[in-house]
Amino acid sequence: MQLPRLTNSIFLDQFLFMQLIGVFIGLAFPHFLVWYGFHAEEVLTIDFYIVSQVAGQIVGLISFLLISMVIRPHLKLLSNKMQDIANGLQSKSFDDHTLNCEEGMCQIEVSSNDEIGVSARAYNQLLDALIKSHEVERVFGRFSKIMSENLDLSKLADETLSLLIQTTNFEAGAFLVIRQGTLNVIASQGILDPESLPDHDVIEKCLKEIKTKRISLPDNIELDGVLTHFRPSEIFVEPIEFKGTVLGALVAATGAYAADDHTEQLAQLFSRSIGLAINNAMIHSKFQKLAAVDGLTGVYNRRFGMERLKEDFSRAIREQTNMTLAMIDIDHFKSINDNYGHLVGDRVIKMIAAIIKNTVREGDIVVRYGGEEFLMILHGASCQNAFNICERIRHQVKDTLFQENNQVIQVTVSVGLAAYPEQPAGDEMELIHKADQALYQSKEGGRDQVVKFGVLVNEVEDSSEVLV
Ligand code: GH3
Ligand code: MG
Repeated sequence: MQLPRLTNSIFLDQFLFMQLIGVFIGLAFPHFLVWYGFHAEEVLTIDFYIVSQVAGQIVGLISFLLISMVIRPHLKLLSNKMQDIANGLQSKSFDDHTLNCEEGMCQIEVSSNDEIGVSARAYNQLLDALIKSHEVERVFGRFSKIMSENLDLSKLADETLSLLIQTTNFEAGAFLVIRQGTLNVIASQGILDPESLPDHDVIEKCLKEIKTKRISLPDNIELDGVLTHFRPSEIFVEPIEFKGTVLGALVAATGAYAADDHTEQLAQLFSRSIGLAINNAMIHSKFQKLAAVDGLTGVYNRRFGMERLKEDFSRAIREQTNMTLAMIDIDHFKSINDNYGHLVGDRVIKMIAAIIKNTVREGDIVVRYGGEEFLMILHGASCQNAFNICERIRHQVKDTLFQENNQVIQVTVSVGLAAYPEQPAGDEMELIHKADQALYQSKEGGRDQVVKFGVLVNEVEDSSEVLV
């Protein structure tokens, strides 16, 4: 049964109803006494009515006060806590609340089994769910930032992995990506032998079936292989897809504790969302490569090469390290074009580029500087080191016979060298200019030779060194 509402305060309604009951008791009490055996002339008097009325009002008031003291504090606590959370959400300062709430400070003690107890329990559960979803939202916000800020694939994977390990109970993980048909590890943390991951059956199966694989490793089972630096309790393998194409997989292992809901949820969220970012990073690196590389020879183009040279030369000055530039030009190339045609000329350029690329060390830069002219940037190489490398190239070019329609074409190259800091140079253009001058001398001196800037012609017996 529900009584009608009198005001907009439930407690005031309660008070008014109590007072009504008081009035009713005050009126009924003298009659009750008559029925009980008292003389009517003693109790049905104005004075006795007044006394009964006052007593009824006092009983009503005391009942109201008791209800207020027993029930109201609990409701007040509940409403205050709820108001706090609502204010926090509204003023976007829920983070401050969650900090306190994580330590249980926002929870309400459940002290009864009635509706108030049920409300308190429900409030605690709602708060828990709110904190968890807020935490996921917060981590996902950081993850989205990483995805939108990183076009570099390994940086993207590294930062995502760190975030996953920081915010879940995963303690190790790796990202694997399929590039040119091969599965490669692009980031790993805490994995013992990441390079062996692509050969793992479970990962292969996960990529084939495009399905999450979850392996539980209870303490009592013996492990025949060691994946992580610690004993994992669970291993997740999540496929990474973009528009129905499998791009790779996320492997993650929990430590002593199995994955909780939060960990599971984030692993799924990350692997589902990172597909787009990985795809973008892969396209970006492809375009970057295309923009930096010469289409015919596969070595760097002049625009990229000059930018690289500027950076590398500044570093060489800063760190006072050796850097030698070699300018390589094909001899009498015009006549190859004239005699055999441009297509054959192109093939010759391509083959010489391949010889140069195969001779230099990893980290050295080969640039197609002009049509049939190459620039090599040799890091850490003294002029003599560079001279030896260029001599090898020169000999190899001379010894490689290009075949065209039963005709054998012999090609030679001339090389000019300028080494820093042996040759002082204020900027990279000055060093290029010196290498160019040495090349010019090499041509003047009869071609098919390597010339160091600043060395007399025929100064050294066997090699054709020239003073510029
Ligand atoms: P030198 O020994 O003095 O270097 O003589 P050269 O004939 O090599 O020099 P020159 O600068 O007179 O000629 C270079 C020629 O290279 C002219 C140009 O048509 C040709 N060439 C430039 N780029 C390309 C290219 O991409 N493909 C082909 N086939 N020929 C090119
Ligand atoms: Mg030439």
